[in-house]
Amino acid sequence: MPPCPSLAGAAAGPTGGSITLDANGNGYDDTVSTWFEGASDSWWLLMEWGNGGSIEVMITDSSPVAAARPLGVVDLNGDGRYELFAVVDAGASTQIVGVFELGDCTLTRMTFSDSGAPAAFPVGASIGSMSGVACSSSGSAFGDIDALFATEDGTGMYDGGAQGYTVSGTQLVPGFGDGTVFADFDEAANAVARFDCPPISF
Ligand SMILES: [Ca+2]
Ligand SMILES: [Ca+2]
Repeated sequence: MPPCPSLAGAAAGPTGGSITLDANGNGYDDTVSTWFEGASDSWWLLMEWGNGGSIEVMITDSSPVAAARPLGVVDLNGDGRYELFAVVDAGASTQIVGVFELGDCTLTRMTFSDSGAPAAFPVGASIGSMSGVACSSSGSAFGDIDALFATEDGTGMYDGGAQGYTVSGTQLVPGFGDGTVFADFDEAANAVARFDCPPISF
């Protein structure tokens, strides 16, 4: 495969983190990093291919209060192309994980097919509510990726469940899911408040 074109500008702000991995499986290690652009108050995700070329995308749902950082890649749907995960924002008890689609020389933020919104999953737990993610690499029950969630129902129990999504091009398409009642916080947190996408560590 020839080198990719150089489409990224010069990263000119603080960095949020970087990882090195062979993101397109061509034998050359690639670098994924994040940097903050003050002019737009936004973080950017930058891919620098090991055999030349680069591309970057603005993380439109990032914020100045939380550093965006890349997490790693996993092939959610087994098509030989990686999906890339990055923390794109964070709250008091929750981190928001965004999903990007990697092509030979492309990096595209995935979107939810129903809303058109950037694909993002909250991960974390508070007493009132919790959420997480399970990927096909850990045996997700409903889709290529499952969103997990639970909310305290006022009696100490938690109403929750899972919603599966299938990868279709650069979209996540909602499919099957289910509902579950958890007896208490610990049971809900163990089942829901996790980022379960090996080999990526959170
Ligand atoms: Ca590579
Ligand atoms: Ca894939």
